Amino acid sequence: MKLYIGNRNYSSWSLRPWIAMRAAGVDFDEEVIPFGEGMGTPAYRGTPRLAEVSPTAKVPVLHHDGLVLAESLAILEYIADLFPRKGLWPEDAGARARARAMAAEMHAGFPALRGECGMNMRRPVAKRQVSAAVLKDVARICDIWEQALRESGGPFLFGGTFGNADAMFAPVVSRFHVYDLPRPPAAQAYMDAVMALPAWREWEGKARAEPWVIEAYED
Ligand SMILES: N[C@@H](CCC(=O)N[C@@H](CS)C(=O)NCC(=O)O)C(=O)O
Repeated sequence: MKLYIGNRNYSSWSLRPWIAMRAAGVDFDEEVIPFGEGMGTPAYRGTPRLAEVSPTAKVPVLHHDGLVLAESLAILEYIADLFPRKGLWPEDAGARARARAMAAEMHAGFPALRGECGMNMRRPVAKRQVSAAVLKDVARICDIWEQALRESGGPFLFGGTFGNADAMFAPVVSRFHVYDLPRPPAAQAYMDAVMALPAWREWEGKARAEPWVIEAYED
């Protein structure tokens, strides 16, 4: 099983399946495909290697037993199907439905936060002035985190196991942290739990060591 990912520092979509698989102890190979020159500008034309391995010419993409699977959420579903004992989705049907709803809301939503505060893991922590639309996204995320944590008892969204819902929000944890976005203590405690994971530390350490800088995503 091989997961192709982009630059660890910037590729929020790559982080999602990678951290779910690593935290769950799934054995897999990986290849980092660095994004090309000019990413984030109208002149960007992609990277040939991406088109070779991915039908969407985007990462993440998983290759397994002849299956070539793009789309982060589909990869998370597939891994949960392959490894049902890893607890990537909650056991309870109601909690599982809510976890999937949260994952879907993250996959399709929060455009202001994603647009204004791109993932940049090694950015020194510093408060960014953000628009009202970003603050609305942040408040909504804090609400759904708080509700899930209250009901599950934490430390992760659906209890003691870092699962697919957590993986979908992992890049948001990084954004809240580096851009110092306003959040209540419960959200901070959740972020601390995520950022303490060995899988998080591994990803972050490798992101810091990457030589590639994408100017459009730096500030
Ligand atoms: N909906 C896709 C989004 C994937 C995506 O946009 N990946 C970006 C990096 S985070 C990418 O590969 N961009 C490369 C390019 O546009 O050349 C998913 O969930 O996996």
